[in-house]
Amino acid sequence: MLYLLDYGAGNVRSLANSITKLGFEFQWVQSPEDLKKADKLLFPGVGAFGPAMQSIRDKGYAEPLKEYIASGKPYMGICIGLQTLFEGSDEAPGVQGLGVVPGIVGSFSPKDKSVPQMGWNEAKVVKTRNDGGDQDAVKYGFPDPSSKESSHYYFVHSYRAAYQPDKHADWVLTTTQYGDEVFLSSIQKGNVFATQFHPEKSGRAGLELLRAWLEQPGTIDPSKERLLQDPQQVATPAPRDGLTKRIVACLDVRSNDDGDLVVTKGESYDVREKAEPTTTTDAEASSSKRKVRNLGKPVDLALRYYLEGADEITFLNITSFRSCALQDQPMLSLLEAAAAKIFVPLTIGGGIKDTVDPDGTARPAKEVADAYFRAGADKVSIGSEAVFAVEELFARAAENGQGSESNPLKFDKKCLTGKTGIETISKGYGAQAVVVSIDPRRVYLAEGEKADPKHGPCVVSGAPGSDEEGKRWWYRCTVKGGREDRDVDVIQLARGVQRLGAGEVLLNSIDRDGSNKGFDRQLVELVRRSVDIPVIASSGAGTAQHFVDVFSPQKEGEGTVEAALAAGIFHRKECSIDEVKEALLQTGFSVRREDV
Ligand code: 1PR
Repeated sequence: MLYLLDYGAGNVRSLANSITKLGFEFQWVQSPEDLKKADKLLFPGVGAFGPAMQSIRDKGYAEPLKEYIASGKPYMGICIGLQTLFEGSDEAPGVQGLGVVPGIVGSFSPKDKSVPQMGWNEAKVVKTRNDGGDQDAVKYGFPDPSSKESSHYYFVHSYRAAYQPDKHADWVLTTTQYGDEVFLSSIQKGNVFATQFHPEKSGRAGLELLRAWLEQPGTIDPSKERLLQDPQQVATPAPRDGLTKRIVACLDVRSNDDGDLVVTKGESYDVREKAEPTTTTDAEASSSKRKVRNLGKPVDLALRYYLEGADEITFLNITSFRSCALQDQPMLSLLEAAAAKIFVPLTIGGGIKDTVDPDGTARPAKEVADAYFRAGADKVSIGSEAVFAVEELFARAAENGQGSESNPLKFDKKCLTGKTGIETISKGYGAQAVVVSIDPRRVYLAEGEKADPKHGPCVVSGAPGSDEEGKRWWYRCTVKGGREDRDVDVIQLARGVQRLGAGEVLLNSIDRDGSNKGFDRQLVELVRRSVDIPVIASSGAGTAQHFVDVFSPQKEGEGTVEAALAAGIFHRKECSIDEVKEALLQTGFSVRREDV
C-alpha cells in the first residue's frame, strides 16, 4: 500500500489529486505503525524545515521513517520531503534533519535574483556511469537527456541544497541553476528519490514523473553505486539560469445579476457592460442597469488555460467585501473542482482576512487561508488587508522611534506583531504561499506641484516623446477593489509587505486594467527595484509584444519581472497563451511549453 505522510503544514491536496488522476490509491499515515505497514511512502510538503522536523519528531515518526528508508522500500520526498533528508538546514539552525544525505541545506542569495525562486526551471539530468549511461533519470520519468523534450518543473523555495560534487556525486540525479547557484533539484540513491520541485504542480512533465515512481516495482538495492562522469562540470554555473518567464492567466470571479458565479472582466475595475446612451443623470442608477460582463464559467475557463499552457492560474473573488460564512464561500467548491483537474499552481485572492461569519463566529485570516489551502490553493493573495497591515506597520515604527526611517525593509522586529494575516499565513505555509495584490491608481501632479515628501520617491515622469511627456504622477494604493484611496504609495506597500513576510507581489494597475494598452512599465520597474521578492506585472496586456516589452530590461544589464498576468486578451481569445510564449521564445526568453 502507498502511504502519504502529511505532517500538517502544506497543501497536500494537489498531490492527492494527481495520484488519484493517475489511477492509484493511497492512505494517509495516521500513526508511526502505518510507516511499518507502508510498501511505498511519499513525503510531500511545502512549509518550513524547523516545523516540519518538529512535527515529525512530535508525532514519533522520525525513527520509523529512518527505518523505513533503510529497509530499501521506495521513498519519494517532495520539496520539504527532500530537504529533511539532509543533516540540517540554515532555515532552522540546531534542528537536526534525518541525516540520510550529507550536507546542510542553505538559503539562496538575493544578490542576483528574487528570493524565493518561484516558477518553472529546468532540471538537467546529470550523466552517470553505472548501467553504462544516464538511464537512472529516465527510469524516474525525466525525459531522455539526448532528446530535445522540455523538462521544466515548478519550483517554489527560498532554501536549497547546493550541489557539492565531493558529497553528492552518488546522490545527484538532476541539477538546476537559479541565478548563479547550482543546486540539487532531484536526488536518488537506491530506494530514495526526492525532488526539490513540485511534480504535482508541474503539468504533464510532473505527472509523468509521479507515474514513473508509482509504477516502479518494490524494493531497490540501496547499495547500488552511482558515479558521475564529471562531477565538477555540473557544479560550474552556466552563463544563464533556466528559470522561465511565467505567464499567469487571471480570472476575476463574481456572481452576475442572475446569481451565477461567472468570470467577468472590467475596464479600470468597472465590470459592467458599457452604458447605453441614457438620459439618466444618476450614475448609480445607470450602473445598476448595466449587466455584469459574463466571460464564462470559472472552472471551464481555468481548465482551458491549463491545457493551453498557462504557467499559473489566479482566481480573484472581486466581491470579497460581501459578508458570507466561510464554509459557504462559493470560491471553496470552485477551487476544489479546479484542483482536481489542473496541475499547475493555483492562487486564490479576495477576502483573505480576519472575518466574522454571519452567526458571529470569528475566523482569523489564517483559518480562512487554511480552508483555501485545503481546497487546493497553492498561494493566497491578500489585497485590502495588506494595505491596512502596512499602515499599522508604519504607525508602530513611529511609536518605536523609527518614524524617520521611510524604508519598511529596515524596520526592526519590534514593529512586527506577528498577528497580521500576512505574518500568520507566511509563518504557517512559508512566504512563497503569500501573494499581495496591489491595486494602485496614478495621482497626477499639477505643473510645478511638489509631491508630498512621503510619496516623493514614488513620483515618475512621462517618457520623452510619449503622449505623457511633461506629466508627473505617483502611485497611490487603494482598497476594496479601487473603491477607496489610502495614503500609502506602491513602494511603501511593496516593501512593507515584504517586511511582513509576503513572498510575491501581484502588481495591478487600475489605470491600465482592461485597456489593452500594455503594462505600465514605469510602475512595474518602480516596484521591481524596490523589493527582493518576485513581482507579477498585471493589467493592460493587449498583444504578445506587450509581454516581450515588460520582460525586456529597460537598461542593458538590468533585471526584469519574473511573471506577467493577463485576463481580457485570453478571455476574448484575442491572443493565446501559446502565441505569447512563441513571441517570447523568438525574442530569446526561456518559456515552458508542453502538450498537456
Ligand atoms: O481586497 O483582499 O479582498 O482582494 C480583492 C481582490 O480582488 C484584489 O486582488 C483586487 O485586485 C481584486 N479586484 C477587486 N475588484 C476588482 C475589479 O476588477 N472590479 N480585480 C478586482 C482587479 C485586476 C486583475 C485583472 C488585471 C488584468 N484585478 O484581476 O485581471 O488587471 O486584466 P487585463 O489583462 O484584462 O488588463 P481583497
